Amino acid sequence: VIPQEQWAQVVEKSGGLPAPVYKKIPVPNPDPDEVLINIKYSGVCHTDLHALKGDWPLDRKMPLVGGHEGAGIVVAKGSLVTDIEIGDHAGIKWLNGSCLSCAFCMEGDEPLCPHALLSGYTVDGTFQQYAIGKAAHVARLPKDLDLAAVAPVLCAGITVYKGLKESNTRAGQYVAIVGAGGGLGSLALQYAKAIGLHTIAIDGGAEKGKFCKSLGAAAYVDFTTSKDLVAEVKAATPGGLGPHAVILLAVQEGPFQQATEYVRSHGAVVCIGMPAGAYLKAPVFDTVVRMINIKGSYVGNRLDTYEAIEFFRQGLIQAPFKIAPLSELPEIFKKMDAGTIVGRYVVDTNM
Ligand code: 8ID
Ligand code: ZN
Repeated sequence: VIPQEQWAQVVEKSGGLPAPVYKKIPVPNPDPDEVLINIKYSGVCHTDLHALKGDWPLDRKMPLVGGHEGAGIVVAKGSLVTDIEIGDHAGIKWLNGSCLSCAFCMEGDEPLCPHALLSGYTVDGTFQQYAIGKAAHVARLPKDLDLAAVAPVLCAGITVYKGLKESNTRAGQYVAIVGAGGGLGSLALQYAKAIGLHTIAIDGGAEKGKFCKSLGAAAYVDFTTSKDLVAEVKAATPGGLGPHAVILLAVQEGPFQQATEYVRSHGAVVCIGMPAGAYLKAPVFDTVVRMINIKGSYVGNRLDTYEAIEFFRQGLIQAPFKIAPLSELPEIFKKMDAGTIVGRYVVDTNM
């Protein structure tokens, strides 16, 4: 039986760092093209902190239930939904829905759809026990997957997997992961390893260094202590030529400016992290004569979702995570704001 009320973390006001309020709200009803998922676990992404602060130039709904890495069980579905059943396991990701008929959707660029619905941003997300997803977009989760462990794959995993694809690197090459000790970073290290790439992890502090090495990083460069980060990153690659790609996951502008200095000629700088108000700046001369490719990468489409989950199902993605009660979400945001989280937090919606 589906209850009428449920526990949720609700953002009630804009600006600053207002804590979400843990309270009971009604369980929503799915529209004809939607499913209702009993969310068991939800990962906590730095994007949720941006949503809380309201520091991006993109409007969000208010009041808002955040969260977009929710894994659970389908408990109700609309009349048009024929390809997913009650009892199936499914995940809600950042891209909650898209029109499926615009030029971008037709090309498989669903995240670029002008009518995209964003979980935990323009529609309520997964920091609640029951959440709605458009059936076409919910991630299909094989029943043997651990719902807590797969939750971070639903944003962090899909996003870094897509970013690595966009980098056009191949097995045997080197990739620098900036922000490697964080949520996206820990999954990026694992996906890169699974693809056969060598990784240079960049982050701050000894604890994150140990963590990155344990996830397979070939080298660790500590941005808080390094005297010459550019030289250190290049020295970690064969011939000192620099990594074939840089995956930028940090929530600071500085490393975005720095990446073009150490990326290998003809390499790619892939921007994924979204520090508020930040700009990219690169010397035109170097960009031209070193043929540097600077690009953005934004979550992933339905195929990227399937593929990212398939890597996980095969046991190739084993980034450690910590479980905390949904009621303690405000404390997780405080730690995230301070940059002290190693890896990912996953909240249990039953606590
Ligand atoms: O589709 C997308 N493009 C997408 C999807 C999901 C998330 C983008 N994001 C964005 C988030 O909105 C956020 O801006 O990616 C960014 C990182 O998300 P996250 O991994 O969830 O954040 P985190 O766990 O806090 O990790 C950030 C790491 O960056 C390190 C921190 O120490 C932390 O480990 N870091 C920072 I802040 N400054 C750094 C620097 N100068 C740095 N690492 C290296 N050099
Ligand atoms: Zn996210």
